[in-house]
Amino acid sequence: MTAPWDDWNHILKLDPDKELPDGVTYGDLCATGTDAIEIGGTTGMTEENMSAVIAACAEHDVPLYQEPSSPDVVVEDDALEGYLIPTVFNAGSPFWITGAHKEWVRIDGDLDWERTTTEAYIVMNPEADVATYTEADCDLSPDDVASYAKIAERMFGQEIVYLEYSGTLGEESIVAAGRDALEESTLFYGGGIHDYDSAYAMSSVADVIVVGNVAYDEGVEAVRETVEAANDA
Ligand code: 1GP
Repeated sequence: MTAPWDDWNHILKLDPDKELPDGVTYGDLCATGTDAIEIGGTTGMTEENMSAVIAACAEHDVPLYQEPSSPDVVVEDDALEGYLIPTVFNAGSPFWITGAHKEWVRIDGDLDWERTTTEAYIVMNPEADVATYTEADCDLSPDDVASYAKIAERMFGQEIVYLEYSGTLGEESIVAAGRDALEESTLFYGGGIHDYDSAYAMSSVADVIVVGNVAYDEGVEAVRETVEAANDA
């Protein structure tokens, strides 16, 4: 069975806690050619700010996914293609591996399983909020990363492994080690991509690149360049 992300090269991640730069609209960002938009962030998430971004993107022709950081910000909206749910494999606390997920199911009962997919995160930048929150052990060698990727796929049946360097550009050899450990699962890479060259470099070692900050720091044209690089690589 093929999954949508099998055909993706590029994801734009929108953070509902951030303001778009002057002159940039959600419509412009949806029209950059990105394969999908993920809506989510680590801090400052609310159901309201999530819903606002979903509504702003809903009228544009790009698949929308919510990536909730906790159960209380999940938005039920038909405009969403689905939910991509992080589970942090190298978290220091089991809350971020299965605990938050258990609470979600306990409170909400049956989820929309058809539209719910987990992402096996490996958090790599110790300076990032996500690393602090999850108390992630980021001191990982290429072998550690490859082994996490392998157990994510082989033991835990994860379709998506997400190497998360949020805020900084990762090491290509480590990203390649993660991707090469996978047989069928898809490797997402995110962190520090800010232009054509960085996007091309990371697209060469990952299946799908995720860009976030570039939209807020550089604007639409820079996002478009990263899409072009992802498709060229
Ligand atoms: C964040 O992986 C994404 O979750 C993208 O990272 O914001 O550094 O591009 P950047």
